[in-house]
Amino acid sequence: MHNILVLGGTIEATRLVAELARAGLATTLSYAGRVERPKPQPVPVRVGGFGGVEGLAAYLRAHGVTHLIDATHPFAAQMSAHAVQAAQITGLPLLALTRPAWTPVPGDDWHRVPDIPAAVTALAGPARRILLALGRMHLAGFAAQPQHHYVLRLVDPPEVPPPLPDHHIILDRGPFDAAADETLMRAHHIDLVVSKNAGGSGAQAKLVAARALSLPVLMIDRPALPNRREAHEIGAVLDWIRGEACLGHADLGV
Ligand code: 3Y8
Ligand code: NAP
Repeated sequence: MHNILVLGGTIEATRLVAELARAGLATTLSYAGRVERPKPQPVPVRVGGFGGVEGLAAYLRAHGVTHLIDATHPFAAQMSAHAVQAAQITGLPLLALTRPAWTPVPGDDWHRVPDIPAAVTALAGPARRILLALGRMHLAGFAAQPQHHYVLRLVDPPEVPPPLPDHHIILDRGPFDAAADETLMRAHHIDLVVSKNAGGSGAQAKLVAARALSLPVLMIDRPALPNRREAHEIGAVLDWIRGEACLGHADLGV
């Protein structure tokens, strides 16, 4: 019997578990518990951290997991590192379902920075009107550049007011729509968009809107991720699961 654990939190994870459920493959989707109401899913969901690498390895053993799929966000670097280590400890097969980084196209005006602290540094200078579409977890650093007007797009209301004297909060969750993002940028007279290089389709709307409005984008490169087997397509994940069955990792019957 197979028993697949998908580390989720992305639109690709949602699409993958729908396919796994359709294929009748026993699957659990895991969320960190970062938002109040994670999206409902067609498979059992577990919410919350595992308690580090050892906690994840213990979970994998205790639940008889046969395949570990890391479909977390490219910026969820710690979870991805833990998945690699726990797979080594338990000897379980691991595959990462990830999306290629975005690359600029004609009409884009990107200024790339290596990480979030570098993005903060890059905002030195006169006041601007900035769409800070990075979520809630990394807002504090931008207090170093209080001169700007920040439009913050968050999934849930922040527990404490962000440490930014001049900000406007928009509560919304993706996937987002380019036309709606363009309307938002016009309404707020945005003159700079700050974005993580998330890749994929769910967060791309703001880039399309910035291009249409000829706005500059401060693009934050992804953190380094450990070496692991990767796939960009759901079909490749299903092939991998079948292949692992042939290798005797599990009797998949698929
Ligand atoms: C909890 C689970 C699905 C998944 C949808 C994707 C697309 C829409 C776009 C902007 C960018 C941002 C943020 C974003 C997007 C998808 C995907 C994606 C970016 C949910 C979700 C969870 C989270 C966590 C949340 C973070 C935050 C990041 C908002 C569900 C809705 C900015 C990333 O308030 C908080 O603490 C939010 C934290 C991690 C990044 C941050 O640092 O704050 N995602 N987002 C997951 C968990 O608990 O394990 O309910 O769906 C999922 C999605 N958000 O199935 O359709 O696949 O990327 N998520 C970024 O890209 O920069 C918003 O506003 O333009
Ligand atoms: P992270 O910094 O890499 O991980 C920090 C800790 O959170 C992990 O060590 C683990 O705790 C727990 N964790 C993370 N993802 C988990 C999951 N899917 N299931 C169970 N525990 C998880 O992770 P993050 O960047 O905070 O991301 C958290 C979640 O939001 C992930 O599902 C990710 O896919 C999603 N997300 C993140 C971003 C982003 O910009 N970072 C964007 C979109 C979606 P323990 O050590 O206790 O096991």
